[in-house]
Amino acid sequence: LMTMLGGFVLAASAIGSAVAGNPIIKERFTADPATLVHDGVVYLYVGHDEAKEDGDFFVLREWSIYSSENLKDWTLEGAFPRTEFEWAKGDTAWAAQATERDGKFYWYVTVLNDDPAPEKQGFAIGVAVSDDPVNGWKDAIGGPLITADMTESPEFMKDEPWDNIDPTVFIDDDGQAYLYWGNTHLYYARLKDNMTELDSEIHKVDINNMPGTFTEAPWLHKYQDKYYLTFAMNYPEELAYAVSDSPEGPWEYQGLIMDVLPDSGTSHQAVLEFEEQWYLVYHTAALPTGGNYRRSVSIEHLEYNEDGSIQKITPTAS
Ligand code: FUB
Repeated sequence: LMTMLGGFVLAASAIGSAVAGNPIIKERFTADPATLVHDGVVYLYVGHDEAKEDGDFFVLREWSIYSSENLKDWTLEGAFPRTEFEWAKGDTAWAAQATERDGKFYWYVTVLNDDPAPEKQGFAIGVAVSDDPVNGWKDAIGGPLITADMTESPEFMKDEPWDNIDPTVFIDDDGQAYLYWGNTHLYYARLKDNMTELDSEIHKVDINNMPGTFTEAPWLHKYQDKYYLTFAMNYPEELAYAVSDSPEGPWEYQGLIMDVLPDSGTSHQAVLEFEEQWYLVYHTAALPTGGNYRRSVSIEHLEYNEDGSIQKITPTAS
């Protein structure tokens, strides 16, 4: 038994063992994970997928916040409703990411804008602020940070622009903050130190030598002085990454992190460093009755090769 057990452990670690039984959240459908480490605790911010089993689109009324100290046991800490953004409408609590700066927390969110001006309609990015990673979140500016008129919607999105979704926020070691976001087009801008105003024009980003189409879900992180941009490519989505020497690019495509998943269409990832290990957090359709609009968050070890490239990940189940 020991030999067999030893053999199993060795084999499992060689392919990147599961961190905990995936999906890690089983009590409800959850999507678009974003993580934040604060005081030794991992906070997991997700959209709460509430579409019915035969639903044909996303129904996300709120974001949920979970916490864990070991990546195995997750506690539901609270919820944050889309209605906090009074200038938005619908069940559109789409992808979001929170960060910490100078003792305050900032949460960048995707919601559908309710502005009567036709040029501002479509998806928009808002920001909430709090003194705490779980409680007390409030709309920070009482209006959107990014609206449709500030970017160039792809032709097929002109009626209902979706290009301003999926914000990722990154604060570099020199204190400069950046916001990347997008669907079909990838954009970025610098943020002021107050984290609630842009500090540059909006730049459109090309990923050099990408063999597919940028879809959505950008996520920025840094590893050994290099900047990594992970994102969803093509549809159904593959997870891919690019690398740069600067958070402002140019970005060179590097390869795939994960192949297309069964049934979920999307797989929106976050990259987490916790206690000197790296993880990929993403969503699948793996829970019973799951699907495109009923997703579930999972987590895997993420390993780098010596040259800094990321090893491709095979999703694990519980
Ligand atoms: O959850 C709604 C949308 O689906 C997100 O904003 C995208 O990233 C995709 O996962």
